Amino acid sequence: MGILAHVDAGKTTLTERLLHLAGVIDEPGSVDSGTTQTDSLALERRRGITIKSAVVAFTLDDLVVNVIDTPGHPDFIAEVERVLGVLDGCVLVLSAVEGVQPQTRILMRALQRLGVPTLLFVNKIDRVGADVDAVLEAVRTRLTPAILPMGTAAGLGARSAAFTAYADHDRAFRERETVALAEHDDALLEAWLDGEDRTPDQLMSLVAEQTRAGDLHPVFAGSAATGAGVPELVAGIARLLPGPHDECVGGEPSGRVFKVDRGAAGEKVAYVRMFAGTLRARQRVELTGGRSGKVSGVEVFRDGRWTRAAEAHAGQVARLLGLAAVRVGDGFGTSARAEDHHFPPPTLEASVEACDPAQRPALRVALAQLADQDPLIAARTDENGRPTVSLYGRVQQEVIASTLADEHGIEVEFSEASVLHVERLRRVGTSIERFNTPTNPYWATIGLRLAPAAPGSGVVFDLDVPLRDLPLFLFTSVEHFTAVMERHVARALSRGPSGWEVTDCRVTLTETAYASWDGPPSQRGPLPTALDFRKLVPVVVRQAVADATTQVCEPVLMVSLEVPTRDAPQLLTLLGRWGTELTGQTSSGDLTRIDARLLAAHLHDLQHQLPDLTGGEGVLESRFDGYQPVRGRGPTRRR
Ligand SMILES: Nc1nc2c(ncn2[C@@H]2O[C@H](COP(=O)(O)OP(=O)(O)OP(=O)(O)O)[C@@H](O)[C@H]2O)c(=O)[nH]1
Ligand SMILES: [Mg+2]
Repeated sequence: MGILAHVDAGKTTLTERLLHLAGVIDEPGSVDSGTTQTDSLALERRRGITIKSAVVAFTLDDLVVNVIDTPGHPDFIAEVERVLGVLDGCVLVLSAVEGVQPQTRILMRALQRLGVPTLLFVNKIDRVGADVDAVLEAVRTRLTPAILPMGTAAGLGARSAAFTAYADHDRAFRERETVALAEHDDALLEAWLDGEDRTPDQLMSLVAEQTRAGDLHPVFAGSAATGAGVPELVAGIARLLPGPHDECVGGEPSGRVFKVDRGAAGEKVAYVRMFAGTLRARQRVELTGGRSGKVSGVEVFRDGRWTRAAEAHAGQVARLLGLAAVRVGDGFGTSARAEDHHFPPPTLEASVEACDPAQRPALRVALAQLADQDPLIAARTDENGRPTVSLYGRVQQEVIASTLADEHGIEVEFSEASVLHVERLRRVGTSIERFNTPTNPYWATIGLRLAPAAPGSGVVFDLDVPLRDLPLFLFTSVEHFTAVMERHVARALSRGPSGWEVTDCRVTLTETAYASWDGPPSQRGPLPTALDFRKLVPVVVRQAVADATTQVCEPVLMVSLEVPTRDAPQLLTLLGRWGTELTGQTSSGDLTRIDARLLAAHLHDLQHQLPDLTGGEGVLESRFDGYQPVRGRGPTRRR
């Protein structure tokens, strides 16, 4: 189960309450004094925000609930992304004071798209200004109308604020249940109109059914700080979210790694959600992208801590030790394919310098480690040997700097961040290098066709060659060969002619061959090695990209601004100066809403100027909307 919310809504505090209620901890810790279970990093405790997702577990009758506490700050959205794919259910937390916030909407959209069963929890009813009815109204209009309040909150704004769940037999509640359910259940609606009554139990199982299908969202309210409403939420989790799975414990183990950590000795620790089969220590796993490793130990969360276990089986969350090559997002078994992205990629890039030049090599090693835990950081080295990282924003940059200082003893400075562009192919490009020809020093043949693909589709790799041509004596299977080739191709595409990543293309292997005993004679011996393929792929990719030629594209955001109507003209002037495309403008009362497609390059400036232009009242919400071609040649990547 995931706990998701806008920053500061109370996810970590709620997680503590859940653990306390289940008897896992004697006293709930506090974010403000840095004593919670899930904000365990020194930096999280110092800043009072969650940076990494963290897993704890408690038992509800005979059900083990693994809880993943996630960060709410938008700079760490990648952490949430990894978690989404492993959830059976979710609690989306809102603040009873702040209500629906920008990140709440972004998260809810992703949860709905994926059909994750989601309960809502309106937190902080003890805070001054709490208004549960207003929040419910905002949820209906701005998140989803498919909600069912499960009780009422009283005494709002005081420590004694309380939540009372409606009794199942409450006549008015049953009517509201029926109305909410009828939205997706015509039979129920007809029966109700015919005056046929369902029993409270029947209605509640229909609510559970629709919740599990992601069609209905029961809403609870309370206070993670005082514990009000939390027992009712727990009862809702047990009753309404999916229960134990009939997942097949036999069969090939399959799972997904949603977090990578470092143990005390610097060794990698992979957090995995098992979907099928059983994984034991000393078992080998083939990971995404052709990497593999041997599990040296398995741990599960039991009685408040990670404990050695003999195995991890379908349905469980476990920590796997010994996988040196593992990267967050990896899968194995039937989950081996790379995950789809639910949130936008980072749009900024900055180079990093060690303040002490003697630490440059250490910095490169440290960044590579960080990139294994978060591939979106995409640490790379530019031509001058200076490392660069991709970024979501300032807070993430500060966190990387603190992590390098605290955990690796390296003080760093960042260059001014610049906008990350991409390159797209203008047309189909092909290239082929055959072995034993003057231009090809490697003992292999590779032909590739690169074709432009739909925006947002990323890089897709496929084979169009007879299986007998594949060098299967070098690779364990066709899948292994494909995964390794895919990785070489992806690496080669990470820098196009202008230096940016080439994306949205379909890469097809059109020809491959290797010398065999009866092949042509060679000075280097008759058989290729994996190295021949690794070296040759980038050469052929580069030629095919040059044949296709590329177009530099820049990131664009859909922004919604809510500003006092008197300030709207000034804002429109500013947006106009940047050539921003307006997509909508509506006024209601003294508030005006402006929707526009903004070049990501202007976001920082807009965020900076908005408070001044609107007397601090303007609200900005932005969402990645893909890349668009830059007029002219476009910038080349800073080297
Ligand atoms: N009054 C009151 N304060 C709360 C409640 N829940 C959380 N807080 C406070 O709100 C602040 C944020 O709480 P967290 O639990 O860290 O929120 P979070 O959602 O985990 O925050 P991030 O992980 O950084 O996104 C802290 O100061 C908490 O003490 C509540 O129910 N009532
Ligand atoms: Mg938190």
